[in-house]
Amino acid sequence: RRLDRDLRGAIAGGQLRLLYQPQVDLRTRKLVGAETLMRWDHPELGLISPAEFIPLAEETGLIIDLGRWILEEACLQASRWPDSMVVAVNVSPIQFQQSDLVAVVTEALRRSGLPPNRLELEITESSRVTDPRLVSTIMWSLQRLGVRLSVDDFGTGYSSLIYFRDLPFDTVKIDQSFVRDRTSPDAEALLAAIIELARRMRKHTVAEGIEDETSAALLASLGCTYGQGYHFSRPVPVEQLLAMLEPGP
Ligand code: G
Ligand code: G
Ligand code: MN
Ligand code: NA
Repeated sequence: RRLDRDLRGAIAGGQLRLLYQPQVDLRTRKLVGAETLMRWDHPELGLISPAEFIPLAEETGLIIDLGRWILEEACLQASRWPDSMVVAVNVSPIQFQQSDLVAVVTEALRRSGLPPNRLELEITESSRVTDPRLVSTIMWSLQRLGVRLSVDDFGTGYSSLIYFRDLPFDTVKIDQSFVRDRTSPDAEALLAAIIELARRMRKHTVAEGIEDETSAALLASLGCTYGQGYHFSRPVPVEQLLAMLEPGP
């Protein structure tokens, strides 16, 4: 298929770019890190969303090379950031089907010099996982390396609590749907319960999809540690991310 062939050339051709979406401390509103989000500038088709090409890359196995490139690139960038900042990288479940993920991460850290605790890997609960024991083994190895692990889109998977109990997660990323759609009378109770669960299990919480101050204030009052969303910033090029660190006028 055309897109598949083009995607193979895209890494070498410099058509893939990483954007960074700021994560802030919800109490102080200070920048604490950023999530890496990929963009593909296709020479003829224009900007293609990762929602389109990541599944393609997963089908064809290209996600392995792509995933290695993203990790190397993100660690290199983050190694130039202040020590307090963490970079979060989405990792496809397909990358976990390959037992060399630990070697790939180790190499990305070694080449960049980034301390392991400043890299956070975001893992989505997924039905694509065919070998949960391998995933578990790899996650424990990553944890021993000192890398942070977060469960992405928390609450939307099909076996979240067992997954959550048995795997060494540091952080819970509360899915945007819980943050944005608060029309149901139970929406706030659900948010409060997720945050309390994470707190009692000594895990950080990142609320995603925060689009207004009302949501930011509510989440802060419920004890959510970090926030991410258009209210703070869209995903931006790295220069723009770092400009947010400079004291304002
Ligand atoms: O940035 P945006 O909302 O368009 O991203 C759409 C989807 O693509 C999200 O689910 C996001 O997790 C995923 N995605 C974005 N960048 C990456 C990446 O570098 N690796 C993987 N595996 N998924 C990504
Ligand atoms: O699946 P994952 O959580 O990694 O994907 C994050 C996606 O959510 C990215 O595509 C990002 O562009 C998008 N996103 C981030 N913040 C907001 C927001 O405040 N509102 C909306 N609608 N989307 C957001
Ligand atoms: Mn994510
Ligand atoms: Na998410």
